[in-house]
Amino acid sequence: ARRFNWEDPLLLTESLTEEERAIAETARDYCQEQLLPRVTEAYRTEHYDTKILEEMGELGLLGATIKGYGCAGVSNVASGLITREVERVDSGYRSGMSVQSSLAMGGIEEFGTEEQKERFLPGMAKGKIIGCFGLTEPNHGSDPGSMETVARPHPSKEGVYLLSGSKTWITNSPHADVLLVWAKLDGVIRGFLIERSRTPAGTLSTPKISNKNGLRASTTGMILMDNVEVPKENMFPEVTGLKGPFGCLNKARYGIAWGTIGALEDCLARAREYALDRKQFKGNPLAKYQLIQKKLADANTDIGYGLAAALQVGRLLDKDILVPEQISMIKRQNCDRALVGARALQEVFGGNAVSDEYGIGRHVANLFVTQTYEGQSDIHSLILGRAITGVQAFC
Ligand code: TGC
Ligand code: FAD
Repeated sequence: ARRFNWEDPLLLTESLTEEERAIAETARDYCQEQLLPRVTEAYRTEHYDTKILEEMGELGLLGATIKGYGCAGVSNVASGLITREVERVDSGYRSGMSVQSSLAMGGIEEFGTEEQKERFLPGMAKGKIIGCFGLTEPNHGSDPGSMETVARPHPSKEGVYLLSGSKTWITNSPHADVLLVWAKLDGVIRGFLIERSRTPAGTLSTPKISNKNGLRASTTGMILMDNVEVPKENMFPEVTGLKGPFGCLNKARYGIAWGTIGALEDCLARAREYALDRKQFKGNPLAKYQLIQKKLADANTDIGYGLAAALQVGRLLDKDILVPEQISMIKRQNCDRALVGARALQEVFGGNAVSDEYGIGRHVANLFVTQTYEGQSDIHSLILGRAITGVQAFC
């Protein structure tokens, strides 16, 4: 007889191809065997081991949807499944991967010249060249169109631009070899690939932001530019305006929608096990109590719905019939529900939730960040509200 499977409540697996299942299994084995044992210490010490990107590169997990250039060329659904497995361990590990894959490699693939693609993508696919994505500035986060970073032609060197300004809260920036930075040239936003090894001393610095209270297993930093020289061949040739950075963000936001549900799945598995083991009042396990069961049922329902919606959007992406508001819908909903669910499940652990050995507090702190970056949830509400009403509410 068929029975309900809380680990796959709406039978997502049934809707996947053989190849997608195999990719998810490879990613899951790697994440559980190689990432999970490292994460508690990495989170305590705020250390991101950049070898992780090389390991992921070996398995073909970086820039996985890109065809050619040493990338795997898998479906968007398969890439979502990879993201889910990485974030089941930790959102910070997913962040390091997303920035490399969706934002930096994805940007080069979508907007770069053939020469830029050949120069950067194969090394990035192997995790040997690390990328980052600089859009947010100290004074402009939700409103990147007001950015102050500028590019101007070098006064004496033909074909060279000078970039000045500062970016903040940039994942991977302290480690990055190639920094995709958005800056205004004659008032118009353009994308530039800064190569650290080619910048004159004293013009570029990327200090790490320490003492974060979330996403501690990933590295976040600034990008400080004081007349950084960038040759013209490192500028994206055609894309202008916000559709450049937002074009990159579409895929990354889609990945977060899968990933945050992976984190919630880990919270549920941990809370269920704890509730079955822990006894209170006449030797009964916590799992026997109705209020505890409701918390588990709520989270399990959000997991089922969240995965079904992410799968649907992934299929639309694979058919190339998607509009960005559909990504805003799942990014907002899955981030919000994962955060609410993780916070409720944290209560199941009582005082033990405060110990990092139980893993739940780490997910709760991380999920606040996932709800904030790549468009805070309220910003996605406004994107959806604009699409529903035709009226702009941002300003
Ligand atoms: P708006 O008028 O809406 O649009 C300006 C131009 O951009 C186009 N566009 C898009 N194109 C492609 N995909 C999308 N999703 C697009 N959204 C907009 C639009 O068609 C227009 O094109 P054109 O040709 O007419 O110029 O611009 P706005 O300034 O009113 O935007 C408002 C708003 C709120 C939508 C936008 O600014 C926004 O989304 N803000 C959120 C900022 C954000 O998401 N930042 C992310 C920084 S990166 C990051 O957080 C990485 S964390 C990674 C990790 O560690 O995992
Ligand atoms: P603000 O824009 O100041 O917003 C503050 C609050 O006001 C939010 O709740 C917001 O929803 C609300 N708000 C703003 N405007 C409106 C409005 N019109 N109506 C209603 N409410 C509004 N950025 C990058 O470019 N690259 C990265 O790699 C990157 N990585 C990050 C990693 C971490 C760990 C963190 C924390 C952030 C990262 N970010 C990155 C930045 C992130 O995208 C921004 O923090 C985010 O876009 C929000 O911008 P802000 O922090 O300036 O908040």
